[in-house]
Amino acid sequence: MSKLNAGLVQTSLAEASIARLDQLEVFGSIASTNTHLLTQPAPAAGRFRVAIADHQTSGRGRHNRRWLSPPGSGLCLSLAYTFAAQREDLPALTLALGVGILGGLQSLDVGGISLKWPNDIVALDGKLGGVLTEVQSGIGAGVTVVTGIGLNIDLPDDLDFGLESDWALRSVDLKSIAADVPERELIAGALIGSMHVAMATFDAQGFDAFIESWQRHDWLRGKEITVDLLEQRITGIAAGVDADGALIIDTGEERTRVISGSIVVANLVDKA
Ligand code: BT5
Repeated sequence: MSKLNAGLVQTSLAEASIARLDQLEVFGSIASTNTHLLTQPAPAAGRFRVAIADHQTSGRGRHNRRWLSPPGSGLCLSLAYTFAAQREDLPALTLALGVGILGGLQSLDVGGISLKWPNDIVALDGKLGGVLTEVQSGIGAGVTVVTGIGLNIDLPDDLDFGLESDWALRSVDLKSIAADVPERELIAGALIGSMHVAMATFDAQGFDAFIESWQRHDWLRGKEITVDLLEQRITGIAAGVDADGALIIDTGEERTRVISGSIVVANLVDKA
């Protein structure tokens, strides 16, 4: 199933998506859908464009890690959206898009999904997908952001993440959690709709509109965690997220905030 049917993706789109969509590109293979959109013309404010691929040859995660997507194993989807004005709250955008992606999957009757701070889509205590948000351009009044989701649908058993894995548990695919896996084109249509609406909602209302839903699906909440920062290691109980998307850790002595590290500025060293 390594080919995606562009016509079927198009017909699965909601009217509201079509009205604001500048361009939809569907690839069999590409280096990276995020990288591709970062080189394309930015959409006008409030509009968006999408690139989808069956698989990527240089799929990227955060901090120059790899996203693996062998042919036919999943969906790689990126959406570029332009905000009319520069904004300070972009670190929370990845969290908001996580809520949107979860909603898109729920609309297809895929349940049992939660969110792991800052960018993992989780099912059966494993990584079902990952989100990568990058700033395309921040010159002038507006700012264009590219957010990509890699979603596992039917992974081969022998996928080797090598030593770089930060995910102590495992990878999970949709096939393992849903009795009937929808056509990938329908999944793409649902995700385009829900991610676009999440972008537009974030544009109008910021993370406020998402925080309650994020807290309800917070996979880390109540778990003991350790976070390695540059000069410090913090261990404590994950206690949800703050109004700006920062992770709160209850160390027993204090509540410490860890700033969302999900924004990678293209061609610059990650500031997280
Ligand atoms: C992510 O990074 O999880 C973000 C992944 C974003 C992928 C999408 S696909 C469309 C768009 N185009 C791109 O080039 N990227 C985006 P991070 O949290 O840094 O996690 C990366 C880590 O996840 C790797 O180091 C591996 O350990 C693990 N990993 C890689 N491929 C995986 C997979 N298919 N399933 C589960 N885990 C995976």
